[in-house]
Parts: sequence; C-alpha cells; structure tokens
Amino acid sequence: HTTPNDQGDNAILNMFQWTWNSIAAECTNVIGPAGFAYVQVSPPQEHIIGVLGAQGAPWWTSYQPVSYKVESKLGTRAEFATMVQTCRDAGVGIIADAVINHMTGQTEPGIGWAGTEYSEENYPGPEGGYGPQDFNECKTEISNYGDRHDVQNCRLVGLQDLATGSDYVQQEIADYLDDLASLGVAGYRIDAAKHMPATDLEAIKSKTTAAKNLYWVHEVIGSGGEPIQPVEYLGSGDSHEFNYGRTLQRAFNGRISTLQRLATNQDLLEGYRAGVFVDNHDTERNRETLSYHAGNKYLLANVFLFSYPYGSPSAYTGYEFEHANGGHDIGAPQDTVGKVLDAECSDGAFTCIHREPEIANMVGFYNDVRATGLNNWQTLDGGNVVGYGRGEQGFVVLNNTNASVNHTFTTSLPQGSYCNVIAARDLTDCDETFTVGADGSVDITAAAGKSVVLWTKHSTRTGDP
Ligand code: QV4
Repeated sequence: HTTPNDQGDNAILNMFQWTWNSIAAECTNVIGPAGFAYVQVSPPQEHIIGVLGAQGAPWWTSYQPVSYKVESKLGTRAEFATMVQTCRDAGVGIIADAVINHMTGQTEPGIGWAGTEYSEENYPGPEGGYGPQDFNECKTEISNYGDRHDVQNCRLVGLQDLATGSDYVQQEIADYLDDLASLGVAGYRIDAAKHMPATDLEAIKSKTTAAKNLYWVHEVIGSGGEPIQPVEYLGSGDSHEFNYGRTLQRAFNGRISTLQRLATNQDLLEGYRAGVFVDNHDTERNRETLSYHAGNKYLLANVFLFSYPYGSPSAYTGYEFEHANGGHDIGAPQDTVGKVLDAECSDGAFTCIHREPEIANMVGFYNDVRATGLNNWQTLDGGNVVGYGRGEQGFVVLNNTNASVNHTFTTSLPQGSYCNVIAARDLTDCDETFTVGADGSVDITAAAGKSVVLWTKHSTRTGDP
C-alpha cells in the first residue's frame, strides 16, 4: 500500500493519548496491515505536570508546552524514536501534533514533565527557550473571534501566546519541527493554526530544513462569519475542514441523502487540500460532531468517510469518557505520577474502535478505489438508505434507519459473488455474500443501522480462474 512519503490524500488514524509504545505495537499488528498511511499522535513535547486529581491529570496538559524536549507522559524520546521506526517498518508514517502557537497557561512557577523550571513567559529551554520578549503584547484572553488581531495576538484560553512574527521565535519552532523530522516523523498537525498569521507559518516552514518536505495539515476551525478561514493556510500545507464532520452529524441525525453532493459544496475546501474526519478529540467532547457514543451512526459515518471521494480521511480512536461525568477533563488511565498507561484493547479503557470492520476493513477499500469516481447514487424512500458505487471496483449501501432494508441496486461491478467487507471480522473471512448479476444488479439486504460494502478485491468474479 501507500508509503509514508506520499503526501496528503492518504488514510490517517488519529490516536489520541496513546503511548508511543502502544502505538508501535498497534502499527505492527493492526494499522500497517490495514493499510493506513499515517498515524497522528498526541503532542510529544514536554508539558506541565498538572494537578493529579483522583483520575490523574487531565488530557489537556499535552497542549501546555514548557519546552520542546521530546519527553512526555506518553513516552520518552527513545520510545518516540522506536515508535517512528517500528511504524515505518509497517508502512506507516507518524504525524506529530505540533503545539507551537503558545506555551503553557500557568502563571505560577513550576517544573515541567522533563524537569524544566519555568515561570510565566520564562522557559529556559534549551529546546524552546523563550523569555518575555518572545510573547505577544496582548496578555489577556481572546474575547472576539470576529477580530483577526485579537484571535492571533491574545491568549487562547489563557495560553501564553508566542510572538510568531519574530525571527527568533520562528527559528526556535523551525528547529523543533526539524528535530522531530530527525526522529523520522512524516508530518505535522499544526495545533491552533488559526491563532497564528498564515504568513508566520509560511516563514516558519521556510526556516526549516527537513520539515519543509513533510506533510503539514493545519488545525483551523472555520466558522461562518469569522475573518480567519482555513483557505488562508494552504500556502504552508493542507487545512482541516471542520464543516465536514459537522455536515456528517447533521446528515446522520437527519437524512443521509443530503450527502450526495458534499464534494461539490462551495463552502468546503477543495477536497485535495482538506483533512477530514468524523470527529477528533475536541469535537467528541464538545459534541460538534458524532462520536463513538453514537454507536451505529458513528460506524456508518466512518464507512462514508472511507468510501465517498472527498478529502484526506482521518479516523479517530481515543479512550472512553462520559459527557456527564467531567468528560471534558478526565485523562487517559495513568500511574501515580501521571504517566499514561499503555493501551490494552482488552480492558475497555481505550475504545479501540479503529479495529472495527467499518474502519479497519475500509482502509484497504479506500486505497484501492481512490482513483475512481462516485457513480450509481441511489436513494431509497425517506432518504436514509443510500447506495453508491466507486467506478467498477466498489459499491456501498448505508442503512441509517431502524429497520432492515431490502432492495435491488444498480451497480457497475463485474458479475460475481461478493463478500460484505463490513461483515467480516477480517478480510480472509466471508460471513455474508451477495451476487452481482451480468447486468450489475444486486439484491441487497442491509440490517438496521448497518452497511454493506462490496469490493472486487473481496469477491469471486464469475470467469476468474
Ligand atoms: C483557564 C481559564 C482561562 C484562564 C486560564 C489561566 O479557562 O480563562 O485565562 O485558565 O491560566 C485548559 C483548560 C482551560 C484553562 C487552560 C489554561 O481547559 O480552562 O484556562 O487550560 O490553563 C486543549 C483543551 C483546552 C485546554 C488546552 C490547554 O481543549 O480546554 O485548556 O488544551 O491545556 C479554539 C481554537 C482551537 C482549539 C480549540 C480548543 O481555535 O485551535 O479552541 N483546539 C486546539 C486543540 C485543543 C487544545 C488547543 C488547541 C490548545 O485541539 O485540544 O486545547 O493547544 O477553537
């Protein structure tokens, strides 16, 4: 399948708060074999220790840097390097979450995860060494998202805002990104990109050496009516298209037939520059999108993510939390000093939803059909059962209703016997078979809330030897 060096338009798995050791093992056993091109990891730099409550420190200490040492609650520098190499060997590149807009929000002096002593606007480094002159003048919270200057110069939730217009700051950040490149990363998710002028990011990129050749995707949360939009950032990489996940939530809670023309929606970034996902760690908490809590609808949305041609698809996998029980703040399971424990899919703490056939089995399908177009769109009564094809290689039925549905669909598939890619736990099994006739028609029964995916690579075509 694709190699880590292919940029963009590749399947990504975003592994929120997984340790480096557990990602390495998962690359070998699951992620590489499934065909993912990249894993996006949580921020690897030194962060605040935070207050260790009954449930340990909150997850978001990851987003409060105190230096650019690659030492964190998710693992050591050596473990990070081993993960990168192990994943590479499995054909998977690592995308690092780069928190470069700000340092911590702590105003009291403290000691970071790797021992760095800091105080407000004083971070001795050596990696990520900053003093008061390296921060923006506005020391107050962002108050008006309608004001570009405010959004890019004031503090995002109190986080000390780096003066990314300065040559020195740009070089420190560039050195950090190059350090990650020296460890072998394949790309970067630029955290809070909207809070830095796009021209500053272009300047940072031009100051890097190895990092400039890697994949960059910017977290720019586009909201209608705001002055700063994702399209501005395309000079230094792709941008995330948050309207994609929002649109999916609306459709799966309404009528999925509305998704037919999503790729031509003028309000969205052009697909080849857009990073898209059903959810990420912020949106699963703020309920801006579907999340694993939505059960079948979430899995159906992931089938759509990997089968409808728009954007670079990123599946998401994190740990279980309850909205009602401080879900925004709890951390992943940790030891007594706050080191995150390795994920074990058997113990139920991490969702491991990426192992479900709707994600794991769909990556190969995505890689195989990517050169084909969308065809044979069919909507059944009510708009919540749709079928659509990908060239002559694939056909998908999504049943977003509470009842089983039977229908004869028109496809462009070659005649033959096809396994439902989604019914099989692994692609060597065939638990459910459908027969495509010489005219391409196929009689499909899709269970309530389930999908059927037919793929030439998972079929016995009539006439094949
Ligand atoms: C608190 C008060 C502030 C006060 C400050 C003083 O709320 O009013 O000024 O203390 O110290 C945590 C707490 C937050 C706290 C802050 C600073 O939740 O209450 O401020 O720390 O101590 C994550 C979490 C945040 C968390 C932050 C830092 O989501 O809750 O803040 O990490 O630990 C916008 C942006 C977008 C951003 C999104 C969340 O445009 O870029 O908000 N998304 C990314 C990440 C996100 C991360 C950050 C950016 C920050 O995806 O996870 O925030 O790096 O939409």
